[in-house]
Amino acid sequence: MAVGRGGCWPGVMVALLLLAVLPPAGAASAAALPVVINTWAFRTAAETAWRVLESGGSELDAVERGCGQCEIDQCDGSVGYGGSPDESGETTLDAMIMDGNTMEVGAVADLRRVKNAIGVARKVIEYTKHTLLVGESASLFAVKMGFPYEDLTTQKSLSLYSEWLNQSCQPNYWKNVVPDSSTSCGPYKRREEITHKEEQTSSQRSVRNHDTIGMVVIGVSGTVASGTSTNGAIHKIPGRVGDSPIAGAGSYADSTAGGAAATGDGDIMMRFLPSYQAVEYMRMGTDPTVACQKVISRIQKYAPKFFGAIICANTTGSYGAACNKIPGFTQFHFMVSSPLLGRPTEQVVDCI
Ligand code: SD4
Repeated sequence: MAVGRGGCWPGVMVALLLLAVLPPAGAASAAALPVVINTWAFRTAAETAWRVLESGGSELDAVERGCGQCEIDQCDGSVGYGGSPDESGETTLDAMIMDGNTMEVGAVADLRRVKNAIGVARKVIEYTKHTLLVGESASLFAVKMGFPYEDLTTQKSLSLYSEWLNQSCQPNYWKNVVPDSSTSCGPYKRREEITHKEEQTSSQRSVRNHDTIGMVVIGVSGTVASGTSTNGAIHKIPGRVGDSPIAGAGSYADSTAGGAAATGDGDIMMRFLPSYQAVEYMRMGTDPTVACQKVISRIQKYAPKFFGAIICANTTGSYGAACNKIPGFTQFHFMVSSPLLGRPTEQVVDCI
């Protein structure tokens, strides 16, 4: 009897174990932990995060170092210093990091003259009881934490700024002002009558001027961490903060469900808390790809031409992504690292 049980159980156990780790039929991804997933084909960021995990670092360390790598590389010009000058020519940064075990969030917005925005965001968790610090005061905090205070302007950001001035400050984010913001530079004054037309064109907010890094890391034990870093929207009105540093919008992590991170037109996307919503769908058992798609379709109902994408991963290591199909943006590229893939691998999804 004992011998028979001993001979039979390992086989049953292996079968049960396999059933537990294999994705359901039709799932877009095979499950395995740990997993690192990040927006866009930002390979060095993915490799850095993966190396941190391999060398025994925590999930939060992986998110911080991975997104931090993009800040150093100035990924696509839309993360880190020297990109997306605002209306006064300055580059300002938004970032957040979230611990899915404790639900703590550290974030900075409109951060000026400090390069390592996600590093400062991590310090908000570690050294304050706050969640979000903004503007020059966030910079003062960063300096207290030992970060260098330096100019974020580069030749590249200066020339983007002067090109924009030369083309009558087009595009910009003003409406209902005089002089007419669709043809002239400011300074603007408010117009008495307000028109409520949402002047959203997919060309103004295109794939080229929005490329946040968003990352979700899920460790072997299912611990989830997430983060983002961006220099936001090019030619933004000074003081504008996007979705990236907002918990539940830019990213969200919950070790009892999963993690998600968004990229795209933050002015629209932050109204829907898409990362929070995706995690809640996954908590209810929705496959990550479907969770991502449901979030995108909800935004589509109100803003059919919005530019945006989202990545989702659950605590079993299943993952997916979705994006809104608009002219010039029909596929979304993202990076995934997991034991099954062997190394950080670029993946692509068709937009819906
Ligand atoms: C923002 N969502 O500030 C950011 C920009 C972005 O892909 O995601 N780019 O609106």
